[in-house]
Amino acid sequence: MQTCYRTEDGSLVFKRCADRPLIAPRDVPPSLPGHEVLGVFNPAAAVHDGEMLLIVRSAERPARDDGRLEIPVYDARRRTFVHAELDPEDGRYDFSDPRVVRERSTGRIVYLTTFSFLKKAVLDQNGQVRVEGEPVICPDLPWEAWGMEDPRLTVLDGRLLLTYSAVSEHGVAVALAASDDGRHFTKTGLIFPPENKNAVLFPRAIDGRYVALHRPVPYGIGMPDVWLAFSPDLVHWGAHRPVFGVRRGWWDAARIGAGAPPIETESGWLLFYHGADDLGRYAMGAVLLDPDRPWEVRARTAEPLLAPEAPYETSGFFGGVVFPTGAVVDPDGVVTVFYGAADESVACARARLDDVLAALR
Ligand code: MAN
Repeated sequence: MQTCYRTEDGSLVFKRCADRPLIAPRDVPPSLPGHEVLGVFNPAAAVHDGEMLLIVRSAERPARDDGRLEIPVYDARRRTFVHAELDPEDGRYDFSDPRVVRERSTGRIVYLTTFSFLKKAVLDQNGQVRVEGEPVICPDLPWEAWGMEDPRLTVLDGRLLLTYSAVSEHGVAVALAASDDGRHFTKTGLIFPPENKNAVLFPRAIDGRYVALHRPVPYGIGMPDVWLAFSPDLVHWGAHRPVFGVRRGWWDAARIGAGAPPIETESGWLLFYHGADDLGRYAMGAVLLDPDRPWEVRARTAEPLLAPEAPYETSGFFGGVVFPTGAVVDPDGVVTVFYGAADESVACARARLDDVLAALR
């Protein structure tokens, strides 16, 4: 069992907001008639126009009572969903990972088991959440044929910028969309081609250039490291630099990726990130990046700040996952991290910013 950071009085740095998730699949109306929602998770978060706004991933598929698996795929040319129907007994496929269907002969992922839409939710002062049924991001482009996943929100110059994974047979790419009101988003297009995920935008330009962290996946040589890129216009990205990587033998040995967009603190840019170990258990850590040279890591947590321990984190659609995707800091210096729990629900945890920074000393 991993041990998470504690403060000097012995309590955990991050405390869960409640003993149950903030949003569960039953709280979310499906996007299409006859669909069921299997997971609502990996929420982007931002305070905008006085509202605590979340953009959540709603993973859905047609409800079936005959045991068969029906998978929606969006056909952008015909502007409609086509459905693949699979028999879970079909020996050509491997269904052992609940998230994907693999072709047994090649090991390749040939389908996702759900189609994800992005939906708006608002969290009120009393901790009540209202999720809208109508998605804010729907598929309409060929590279969104398998769904839209894992959004991140940054408020930049008063506009909401949303990065998300666009998934299709071409791979997983990073897409960008912008909004002034949190409901109507205009898609800008892809900013990083496959395979790339977990892109977050910094909340302000540095030396006149926009900055993003992103996580390409090399094939052959190299590991999936977190990289940094610059842009003059949020469309063209370059001057890439590797920032930090996986650590063999550690809790973040297998996979890492930026979680919430970086938070500006007096010590530097605070970035919450996810790390998976060799058993596929996802936890949250943090790095502190240099304020002016954000590709330089000043400090990194040795242990996770939050690991799957609550029942809704250890089990669920894909158990053993704490996947941070949003963070907001209130005027009292308390940071709330919003995360996906077990690829099934949205949860949150809070810490004093000072305690997080102390863990990075
Ligand atoms: C990947 C992504 C995420 C997911 C985690 C854990 O990183 O597909 O959407 O939450 O795995 O399953």
